Amino acid sequence: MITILAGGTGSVKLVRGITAQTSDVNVISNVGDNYWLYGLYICPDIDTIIYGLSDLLDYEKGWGIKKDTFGFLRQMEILGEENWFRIGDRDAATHLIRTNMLKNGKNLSDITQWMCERFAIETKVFPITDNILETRITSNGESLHLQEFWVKHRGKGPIEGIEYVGADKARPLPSAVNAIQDAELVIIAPGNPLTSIGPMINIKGIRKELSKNRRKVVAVSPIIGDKAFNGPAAEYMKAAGIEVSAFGIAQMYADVCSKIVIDTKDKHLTKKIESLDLKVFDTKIKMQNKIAEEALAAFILKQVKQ
Ligand code: FO1
Repeated sequence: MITILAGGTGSVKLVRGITAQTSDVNVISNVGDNYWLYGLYICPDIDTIIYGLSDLLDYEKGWGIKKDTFGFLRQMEILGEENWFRIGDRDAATHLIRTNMLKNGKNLSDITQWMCERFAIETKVFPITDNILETRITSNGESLHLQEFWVKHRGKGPIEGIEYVGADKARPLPSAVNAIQDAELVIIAPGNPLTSIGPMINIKGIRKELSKNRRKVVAVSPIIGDKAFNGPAAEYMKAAGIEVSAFGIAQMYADVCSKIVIDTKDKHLTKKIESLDLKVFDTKIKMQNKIAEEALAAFILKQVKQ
């Protein structure tokens, strides 16, 4: 059994690669970027995984449903609502049904499981917690939800702080804890370490569980050289005062994993990373297509899982 901690658009590619090669897979999803809009509860990271595994994902954008239309959003605009968050018509059905189920007393984890069944996904997908956890960015002295900072304001303005509101009180989902304990290998996907993986490992119970199981946890770097191969990870790392490199990633994760996969271009950092008590593996980590996704997944399953 393989368990993957995933969040954001970088993670789904590796999830797809792993599930193409082995069937007993758990995906634990970030919930820090979940967002309420128009009375709908939107869970971008859960939906990206579900759409990715059911071949519905708009891979070019990295979120939403491919070939979706935007009539609902246009109508909201006509009715005077803001339209900066591009919810597609088919995607809206997911948020609507989830919100109704929440209002009828279901937990996010039950709803996610139900959705996996409706989408005929074999992989088990869990939110990291059923409790409230929200990633907020402080910019120009103002605290903004991650979606407001990144999508509404296009990430303009200095990042002065990152907060995981609720992380101190959030209880890890028991199924997520079991998925870590029972896995042969736990993979920290190459998501943004501050906004996609950070919220999860800042839940005390999760950090403790990963540390306890550190010997079977591997992190995949989202950084090659001094750039992220996907999304804004580098900007957030810089703002947090973390070196933008595979070494910076290794420093962030050293207490929760014992192995790290870095790009071959960063091989020269191996000795330095090993000094953090991490075993280093290098290969091509950028996943531009399905072949590259599966190659990285096969490398992890064959070389790293031992
Ligand atoms: N990202 C954008 O950059 N612009 C959007 O308009 C947008 C809409 C959107 C709608 C549904 C959804 O599930 C995700 C959406 N995203 C959008 C992606 C999202 O902001 C982030 O990429 C994730 O939260 C990062 O994990």
